[in-house]
Amino acid sequence: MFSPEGFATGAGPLYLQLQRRIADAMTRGVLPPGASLPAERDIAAMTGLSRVTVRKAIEALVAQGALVQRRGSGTFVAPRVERLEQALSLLTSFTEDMARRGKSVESFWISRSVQSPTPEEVMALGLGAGDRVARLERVRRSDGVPLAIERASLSTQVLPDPDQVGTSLYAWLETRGQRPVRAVQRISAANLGPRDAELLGVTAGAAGLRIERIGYLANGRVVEFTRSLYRGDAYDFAVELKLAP
Ligand code: 16G
Repeated sequence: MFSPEGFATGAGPLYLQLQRRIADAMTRGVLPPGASLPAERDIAAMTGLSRVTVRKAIEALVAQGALVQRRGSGTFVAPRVERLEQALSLLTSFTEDMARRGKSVESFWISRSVQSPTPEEVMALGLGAGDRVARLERVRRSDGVPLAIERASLSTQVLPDPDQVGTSLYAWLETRGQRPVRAVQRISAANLGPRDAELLGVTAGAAGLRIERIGYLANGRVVEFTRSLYRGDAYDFAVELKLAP
């Protein structure tokens, strides 16, 4: 992967060619998770490329989460994440799920705002004319590993000020007697686009799971419409099936 051959005749900028070679080596298992990369100056010497070009390729892979840099010890292929098994039959929150596993929860806010609803939000939340929505967009992390991006929409009648929510949306709803008691969830496959992949620390195009949850109160009103993207390399969803009557 670090031989000088092919760069002069290859397609695209040199840093992109090198970036692709390194990414291919990871896909083929030549560079497995946790493997260390030679030093920048050694890659430059082996390939005949400038150190600036090598640095650019490495920085791009670090930004995608494919490589990690540890100060003083070098550059490594990102470690494989520990897979989590998630039961599908229980209506729990991210915070509760992680607490049950003895893991920490960190939420990185991408944005929180009050907006005019999209037609999809009007339908899902059963909004009336002139109603507004509170939107919460966050990256959910546990023990420092980004696991999911969640984009929640709630009527401002439920959540007038999105800044009031702390780490847990469900804990906040609970204090208002508005925590969902039932939810319908849809799961579908998705390839993560460049921006979402970067937020989740994986390579662009990596496999993800798109999960849409509509949460209901006991009186049948919809309280939450959340679209999430979960890392495909981090989750197994499990459900118990019973014999059809
Ligand atoms: C879960 C839910 C999400 C809910 C969140 C509340 C899925 C796919 N999504 O992540 O709909 O908004 O929990 O978590 O399970 P929080 O109380 O920790 O904010």
